[in-house]
Amino acid sequence: MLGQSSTPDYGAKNFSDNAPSWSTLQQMVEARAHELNWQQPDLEEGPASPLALKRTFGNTGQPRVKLYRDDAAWCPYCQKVWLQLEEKRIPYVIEKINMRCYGDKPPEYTRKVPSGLLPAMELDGKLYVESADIMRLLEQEFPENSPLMPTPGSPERQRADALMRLERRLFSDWLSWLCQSWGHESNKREFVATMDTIDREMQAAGGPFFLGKELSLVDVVFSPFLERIAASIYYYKGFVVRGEGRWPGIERWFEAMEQRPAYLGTRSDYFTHVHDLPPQLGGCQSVPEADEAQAAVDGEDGKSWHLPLPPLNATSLPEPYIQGEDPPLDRLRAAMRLVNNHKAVVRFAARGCGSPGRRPVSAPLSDPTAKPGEDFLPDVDAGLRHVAHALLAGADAKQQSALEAVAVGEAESMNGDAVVASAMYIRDRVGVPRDLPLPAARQLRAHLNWLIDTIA
Ligand SMILES: N[C@@H](CCC(=O)N[C@@H](CS)C(=O)NCC(=O)O)C(=O)O
Repeated sequence: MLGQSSTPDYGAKNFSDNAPSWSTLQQMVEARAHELNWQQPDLEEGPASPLALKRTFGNTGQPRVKLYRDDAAWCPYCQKVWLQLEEKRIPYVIEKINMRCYGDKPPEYTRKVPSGLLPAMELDGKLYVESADIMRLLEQEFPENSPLMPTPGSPERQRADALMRLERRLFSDWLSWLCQSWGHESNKREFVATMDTIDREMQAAGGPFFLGKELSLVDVVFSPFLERIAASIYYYKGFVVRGEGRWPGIERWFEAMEQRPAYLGTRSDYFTHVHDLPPQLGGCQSVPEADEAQAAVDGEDGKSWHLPLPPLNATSLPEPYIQGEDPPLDRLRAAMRLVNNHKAVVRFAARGCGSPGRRPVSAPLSDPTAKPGEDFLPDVDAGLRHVAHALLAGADAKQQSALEAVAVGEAESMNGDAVVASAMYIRDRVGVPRDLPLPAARQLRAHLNWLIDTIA
């Protein structure tokens, strides 16, 4: 399902452009936001958001810190620093830089950081790289902002340092199992033994965090990798890390992390991770036992990305999510993203009926050199207006009303095949958290599928 679709034979299926205009949809968004009493969060002072470019936490003056992080929010090392800044509420500005698998880096960045690696940080104008060094420096320079490491020399500090080493062991055991094409059983045993140790450590401290009741830098350092482990080991090995009670200490830790707005703002979803890891790692190895998990995570099981969506909660598969969902609000958030950015979104989606990139990049979710199908832009525009309308008015209501239906009617007939290809293209590229949080992303994917199924 991923990757550039082959050029279809357009013209077979048609549908009507009888969806409301973007300006009417904008009014519907405002009315719905009012009805649901929803206000745009404050990007500078409110909860962490991948859209923010400056975080003040209510402080005045120019922030001392500038964070360079990847613009797709894929990089685990960036996520650690991002989360630390958020948890400590250190004011900072953000510059987003693409990862190499998205194409060449801006020369201004490689002049500053010749390796091109992310993250990087400027503190009072001086550049630092290497996430571990950056995190250490932030603890030193901002001791008054809720210290996240125990005092040097204390027994707690020794334990924290030992846990940091355990994190690197987990990282290595995870990568061996995920990426090697040999030693499936022995790699699995090593990985499970390390996870057992981590679970015991979490329980020993009383939880829910590694050092006990309070979050520390150990949790911040583990979180990007435990998050990626839960997604990738399920998808590539069919092995359920979360939601089955195998590791109660780790489960409780995930639940505690998912109560924290700072973590929720940086948290991705299984689908995004399982497709962002291979270009970063040079590939992941699937086993046949994972087929069912893969279909569910990719929305190809006919359920997980189709209306009516199954409930999203602490035990739901394929993806447990402790925060659960608020479907009316999630649909509004998805509609809002679509309506507010419709010009760019239509052109982006129309790559699905355009031509593949001149120079493909290594991430299938990204082909920045692909060209949109210019001839079909009005058709794609109409299709996405139907999707926004379904998110706002309800797909069922829309389906039942002859006037609002997507089916061919009196209104101008549009090219259905081009729109289906574009809807599939964008459906597979909705990134969490970059574009939307998980519950809203799921709604958008399912409503794009509703359009696809209605036209097809
Ligand atoms: N040891 C470095 C590792 C950083 C790293 O490997 N970053 C990757 C992204 S996860 C990167 O920037 N790769 C180059 C690229 O893909 O653009 C750190 O902890 O900061």
